[in-house]
Amino acid sequence: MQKIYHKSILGIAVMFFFSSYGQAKDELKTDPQEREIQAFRNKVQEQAQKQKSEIQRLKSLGHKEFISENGNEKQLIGADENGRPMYYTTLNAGAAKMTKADNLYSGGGLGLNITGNNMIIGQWDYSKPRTTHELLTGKINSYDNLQNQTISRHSTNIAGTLAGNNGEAEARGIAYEAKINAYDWVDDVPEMLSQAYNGTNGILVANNSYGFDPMYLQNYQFGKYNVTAQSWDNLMYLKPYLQIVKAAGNAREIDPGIVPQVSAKNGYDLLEGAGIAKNVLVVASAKKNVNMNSDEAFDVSAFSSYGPTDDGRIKPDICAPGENMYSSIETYDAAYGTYRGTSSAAAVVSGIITLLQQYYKSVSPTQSYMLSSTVRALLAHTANDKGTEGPDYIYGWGLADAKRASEAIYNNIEGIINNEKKSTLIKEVTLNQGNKYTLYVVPYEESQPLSATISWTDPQGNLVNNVVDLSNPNVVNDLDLKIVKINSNGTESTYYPWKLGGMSNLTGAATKTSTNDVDTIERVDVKNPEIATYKIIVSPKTNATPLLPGGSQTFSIVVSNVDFCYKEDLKTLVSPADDITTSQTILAKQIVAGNKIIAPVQGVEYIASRNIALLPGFQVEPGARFHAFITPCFDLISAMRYRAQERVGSEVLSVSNTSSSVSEHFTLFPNPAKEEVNIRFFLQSQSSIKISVYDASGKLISSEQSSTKFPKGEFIKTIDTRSYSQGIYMVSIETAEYKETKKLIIK
Ligand SMILES: [Ca+2]
Ligand SMILES: [Ca+2]
Ligand SMILES: [Ca+2]
Repeated sequence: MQKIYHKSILGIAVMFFFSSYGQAKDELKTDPQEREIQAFRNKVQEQAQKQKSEIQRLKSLGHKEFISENGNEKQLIGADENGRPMYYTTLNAGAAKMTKADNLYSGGGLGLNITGNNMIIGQWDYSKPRTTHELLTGKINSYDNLQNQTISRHSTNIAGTLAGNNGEAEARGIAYEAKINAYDWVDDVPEMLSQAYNGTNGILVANNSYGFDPMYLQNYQFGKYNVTAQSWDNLMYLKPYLQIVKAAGNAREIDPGIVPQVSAKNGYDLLEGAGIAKNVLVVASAKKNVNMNSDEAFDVSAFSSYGPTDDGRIKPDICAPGENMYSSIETYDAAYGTYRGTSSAAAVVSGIITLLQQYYKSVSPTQSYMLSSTVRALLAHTANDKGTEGPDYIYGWGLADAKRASEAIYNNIEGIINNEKKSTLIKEVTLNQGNKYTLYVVPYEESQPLSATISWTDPQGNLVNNVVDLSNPNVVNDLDLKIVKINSNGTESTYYPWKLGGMSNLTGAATKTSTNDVDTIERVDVKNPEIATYKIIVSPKTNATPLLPGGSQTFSIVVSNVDFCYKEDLKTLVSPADDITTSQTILAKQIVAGNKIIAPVQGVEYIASRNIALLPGFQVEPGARFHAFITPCFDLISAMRYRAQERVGSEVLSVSNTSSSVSEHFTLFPNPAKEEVNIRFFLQSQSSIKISVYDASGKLISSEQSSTKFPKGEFIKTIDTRSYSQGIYMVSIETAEYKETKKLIIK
């Protein structure tokens, strides 16, 4: 039996996709998501009202509303659950090169020109940036009159680090062509809720370089999942494209005589408020080292607060330069200063996310932005690890690396860039109740780790009691990632995600010996993988408990060092069981087809990561639509299929691994034939087909004309010859380009 291996497509479909938004206003009100947002807005407004009266009460007791101290601005923002004052403070204790963000700029080595053009960053801060500063001219899109109108150094400085541009590189911000929507920190939650990206417009990043002043916190409040963490998690859950970025805090430089927690655990357990949220990206500060001689040539800043959260999650998440940050200050329009603090580090990360979002949208298969969970997975996946392998409670996953993150986007197998070495997968997947996600992957090279990272925007957690270091996990939808190697003898080896020891083991090295039951970012690294099949599995912790009222959780996954992937090893289709009369997509590593695709069908697609073999017996009836795609990895999204056919479409004839010459328009096999003969033919452009068979006397035996045009590609038509008597026949094929006849012998 002759096999024909195709490493290419057998047709092109032009597909049209429509998504229409024609919802009337009253329909929107009944949208469950919209109802939830409204309920959350009401709850937040209620809390804000309560805090406003608490502020009045505390002021009447002599507490100052505004304090300016050691270069930081503080504001009485409300009371804690016991009525004690809570102050927000800016996080100055005081970049592009160290995080390699300049690689995305024009002339930056990646061949890109990504600078934040047409992007808008949300900045929440103490008060108003100096909008007339030469670094910020035309930068501040909006700052409404409900906000604090005092022009402040911190806001001016952070705006400069985010997006400042005076035409010179020295003081330029990270996303230097982006604009800023600025707000004061009062009512930050409702403001972020209304500004967040809604699928059409709004901000993708909210920079929050502030936090609760540790001087006013009780012991139990450090690391505790409180109402602020809960509220910010819910906000991000309701607005899944918005990434809130928060400074970890500078508590390690506070006098332990004033805040005993600073030395109680050697600098650990100093995170507060939204720094405990699961979905918020919490940023530590590193000493700036412009001429890094290795990816590890950085150190944590002396002031940067260490984690973890009380339930032992990996926080801070990431680290960025936060010292010697040269940027604008408020005193006059050409005034500059050098700053230090996790405030600056957070602004660097917000700038990087803005660049990555701009780049991702330009090359993603659906031309859309990343979910915030994809942003977190990507940053954790590509961060530069420091010291002992794996994450820790000082740097999180390591130093943010914009170059590696953008390279992952560039190499995304599902992205639209055509390059030879595509070995990264970036996917957003919705896991339905009771299901797990499995992907079979074969690594690209043995010298690099096979790494997979998942992240998801988890629903808000439950508030916990005011007990010091309560370790109850705050995660709601606990997904588990593992990689399973299928050994040659059929046994399996399992690789687990990194995790840390929590409050009882703050400094211990990260382990990877069992599932991670607390984090909402999980990464599995298989060092020195073999070129063999690995299963990547994402599953909910338990199928017994409903994941969600809606029954599903969306997660993002980044996998690097992928040669190809598939969902099933081999799909064999044989006639008559697999004869297809309805629309269908077959996905597998290999597809072996000897079936018949029967007209009329909506369209049948074979998508394989390695090869599609069409055996004698495979037949596409005229009028039936059939497309086959070879792609290193596949998904069910339509745009991907479109890319797949486009990517390999140009190779359609040259890579066919067959003996037949391209110069031949068609071949017959087997020949001589007995019960059936296959006519394998090529089309250089779309055409209708007419196939005719004549006997030796020239009498027409059969004739078939396709009812629709076949696309460009390679096709096989099988003719049942059982009714033919022995002898010589002539088979003629007629297309828009050619008419050719060949001799057929029936034995
Ligand atoms: Ca405000
Ligand atoms: Ca604690
Ligand atoms: Ca887990």
